[in-house]
Formats: sequence, C-alpha cells, structure tokens
Amino acid sequence: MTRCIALSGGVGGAKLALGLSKFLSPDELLIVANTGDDFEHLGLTICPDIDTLLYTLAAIANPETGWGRADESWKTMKALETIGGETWFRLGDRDLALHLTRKQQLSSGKTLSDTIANIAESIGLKHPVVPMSDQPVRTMVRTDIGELPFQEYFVKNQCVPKVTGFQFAGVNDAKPNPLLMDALRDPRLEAVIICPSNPFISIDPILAIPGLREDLRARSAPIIAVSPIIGNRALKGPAAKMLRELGFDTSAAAIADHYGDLLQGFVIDSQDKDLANKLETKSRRVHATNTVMKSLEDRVTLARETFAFASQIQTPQTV
Ligand code: FO1
Repeated sequence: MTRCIALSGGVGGAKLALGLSKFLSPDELLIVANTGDDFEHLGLTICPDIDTLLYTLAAIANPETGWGRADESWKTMKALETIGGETWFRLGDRDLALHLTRKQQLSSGKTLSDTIANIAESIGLKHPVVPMSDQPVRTMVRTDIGELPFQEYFVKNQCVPKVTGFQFAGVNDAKPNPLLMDALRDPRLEAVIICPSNPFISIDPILAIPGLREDLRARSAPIIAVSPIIGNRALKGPAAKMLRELGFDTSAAAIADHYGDLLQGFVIDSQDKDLANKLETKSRRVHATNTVMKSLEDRVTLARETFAFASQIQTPQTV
C-alpha cells in the first residue's frame, strides 16, 4: 500500500526522500527519479539522479559533493587522462562498478527499472527507487551558445551559458513507470510530494511524460511541492540562475507559479513566511517551516511535516 509518492531529482530531492524513508516503510513509499539527466558516456549509461538517490538512501553517498560514492578513488580517471580519454565528467572507481553493472544488464535486455532494482537490492536498499520511465528521455538545454545536452551544460560548461529553454528529447515516446501508475491508483495514497528539486530540469521532465499530469490530477491525494528556493537563492544548483535568465522572479513565489494549479500544498522556508498569505489560494495551502536540510534530523523533520501537511489538505476530489 503506497501512502506517499516522492518525485525527485538529485541531491536536494534525495535528502527529503531519505527523511521520508525513516518513517514510511518500503511498502508505503515510492521514490520516482528524474532520468532527464541521464546520458551515454564512455560507452556507459549514466543515471545521476537515480544513483544519487540510491547512494543517499544506502548511506554511501559522497558527503562533500552529494553525488557519487563515499570513500572514492580516481585511478581510472587518472589513467584515462594519460591516454587522452574524456575526463570532464568524473566517474570514481567505485562508482564505475555500478555503471559497468548497469551497462551489462541493459545490454542483456533488462529494463532500466530491473537494473535499478537489482543494484538497489545488492546495496541493501529496501525502499523502492524507480526511474520515471524505462524509455530514454534526455534533457536538452537551449542556451545562448546553442542547444546543449544536459550534462554538457551542467558539468562541461558549469551552467555558465544563459538558458533560454528546455526540451526533453524522447519524452513523447516515454511511458510512466508501471509502479508509479500502480501507486497512483492505490486508494490508500495520501500524498504526492514534489521534492525540493529544480523544477525545470528535475521535475518538469517527469511531468512531461504524456498523460502523467492528468493522472496526477485525477488522484484524490494532494500534490505538495517543497520549494527549492529560499529567499532569492537555491541552496544548491542553478535553479535561481535559470529563473532569472528565463525572466522570472527568484523567489518561492515563482516556484508556486511554475507548478500552478497542479499543487494543493506548498511548503516554503520560514525565512519566506511573509509570502505565505500571498501564495495561499482557495485551492492551495501554504506551510512555512525550516527547509534547510543540514542534518539527518532536519531531513526527517521536514519529511514528517510535509507528509502531515497532506492530511490537512482537501483536494477537489475529496470535498
Ligand atoms: N557533477 C559535476 O558537477 N561534475 C562531475 O564530474 C560529476 C560527475 C558525476 C558522476 C556520477 C554521477 O552520478 C553524478 C555526477 N555529477 C557530477 C552530478 C550530476 O551530473 C548532477 O549533479 C546532476 O545531473 C544534477 O542533478
């Protein structure tokens, strides 16, 4: 019985997903990962957001970067450099073991979901982390220097080019993950939580899967987003820069506007509590609390509050 679906990107989303996993059982929580960041590199299929979720939930994530593995070494990257290989995207030795295993399983005909489930089991993970779709979707970033595949924009160009828009290549042929569809049909579903991830590059690729927005709206469980913007900045990543370049305010209000009437609940940081009245509408409740997740306790507290907030919200289907 799925009580909660979490839609997540990488680092920020994984922190909240970890918090949810501390009080919801593996049967009660489904974590759905963005795969728009995925790409083919050095002959491997790299899935950054899925891997960040797996490593974070298994408590083996690199604490400095938030992505990649803890206790990492870089011998392969060094060796690659000496033979003139591509090293702009850093794959640690231990992390490579995961990429090799995934590639092998994908090459033998397994779906991305199957490979992730196998890897999750091998690292002792109990909570299900599923890709948004088994069909490849690749985020393309439109910029002032042309259209760039996501990781070329993000890592190779360090998010410097000015963003003018996004395209999710392949999304029209993508089907939502079957476990997500099952969870959406579960009458015991209490909340869909949009984690504090970048709306443009982490959540929009999920919401762009044909039919999914409508399926989300059709549920009686409220959809609640946690703002990734506090004050006028993002704690991590280029969300504030993207908002600015696309001509929006850099505030939690712009995030609420972005999701629009998809949301019945919006969680903002206490620093932004003065925005609460302005953002609250007939169909959208607002809750202000500490959303900065430094410690595990912060993650669990925010996750608990967000999940509890859902029970106070009536959706159009329940009134
Ligand atoms: N981010 C970087 O800024 N530089 C890297 O070299 C890099 C390598 C990398 C390897 C595996 C992985 O799973 C993630 C990695 N990331 C790296 C993070 C990742 O590209 C982005 O944080 C996400 O795609 C944005 O959510």
